[in-house]
Amino acid sequence: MEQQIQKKRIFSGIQPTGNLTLGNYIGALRNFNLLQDEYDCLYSIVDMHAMTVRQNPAELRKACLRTMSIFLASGLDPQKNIIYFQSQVPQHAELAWILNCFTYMGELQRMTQFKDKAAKHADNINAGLFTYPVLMAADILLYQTDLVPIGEDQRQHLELCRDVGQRFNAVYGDVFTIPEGYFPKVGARVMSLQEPTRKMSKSDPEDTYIAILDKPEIIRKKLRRAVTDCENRVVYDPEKQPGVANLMSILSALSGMSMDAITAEYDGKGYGIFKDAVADAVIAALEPIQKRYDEISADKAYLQEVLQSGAERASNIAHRTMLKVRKKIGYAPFKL
Ligand code: ATP
Ligand code: LTN
Repeated sequence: MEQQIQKKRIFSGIQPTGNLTLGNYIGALRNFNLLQDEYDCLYSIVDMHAMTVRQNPAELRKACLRTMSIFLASGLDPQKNIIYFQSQVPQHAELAWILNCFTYMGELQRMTQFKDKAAKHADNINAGLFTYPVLMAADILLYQTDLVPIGEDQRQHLELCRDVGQRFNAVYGDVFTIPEGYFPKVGARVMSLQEPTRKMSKSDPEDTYIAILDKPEIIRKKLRRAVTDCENRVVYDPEKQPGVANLMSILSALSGMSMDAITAEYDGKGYGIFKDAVADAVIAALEPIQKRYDEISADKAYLQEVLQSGAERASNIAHRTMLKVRKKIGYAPFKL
């Protein structure tokens, strides 16, 4: 009899805030697509994480559906992957509370994303922003995840997740699988077009990022205006030429060209021609997604179906983990 080999499990999440960017695409979404055949994958639209910043309810609802439509338009197959809204599986919050009690204040104080976001939202430094990485750890551990595809900015959070999982396991036995990160080889940190020493971020001003849904003329315009330097060299040197290095990384990630090949092709031709080549590669990658997006986002019944099935399938797995956790920590058993 043919033996069914258990596929390894993948979990990743994207916040439904603002417009998904080229950074989200290269750092995360594109890898989700590459992994879907080989792994058992869950991709969550993490609306609970989005609550750390004030949200307009109607806007949040729309942003969740928009993000979901982009997931599907990028090629994710809802049969093969579990695609769902985090808030529709309440076990995320239940496990996050328990893990809060296994996380030290000092660990959370070291998180660079907390420091950045606290500086950005100085008028709303809430406890959720502080314990955000614990909710992320719960997301991952809830599904006994083996691998987490993320951009470089999430490495520190993943390390914390591993530490907390191991700490819990050390007390209660092997309850959680301890996950590994999966980072893109190029493009793990796509930088802002206007300040190339900072990460491209969807909550920054429009001209600093390329949105996955930006039309070709806008993409070309934003790239033409991207900050470079006066060196007039297309050579990969992130220290001296961060703007050019960022554009080279984008081109390399999307075309597969090595940095040397890019230098051989574009050095000495002027930044205008180089920037147009980057724009061509970005447009070629995003245009098919945009076409499918228009069809998918119009089909509300289909989106509802995918959501419903995603939440049910995710809940089944989450429920199994929580039964184990509840028993191990000593909560009294009960039947719903
Ligand atoms: P925000 O700026 O609103 O905090 P974000 O753009 O960082 O959001 P998230 O939803 O927090 O987006 O991230 C989703 C995924 O995209 C994560 O895996 C993250 O590592 C990845 N990612 C985000 N920005 C970049 C970037 N500039 N380069 C590479 N990967 C990125
Ligand atoms: N914290 C991540 C989003 C996120 C996530 C996750 C990523 C929430 N839960 C679980 C991977 C796995 C961010 O801010 N980019």
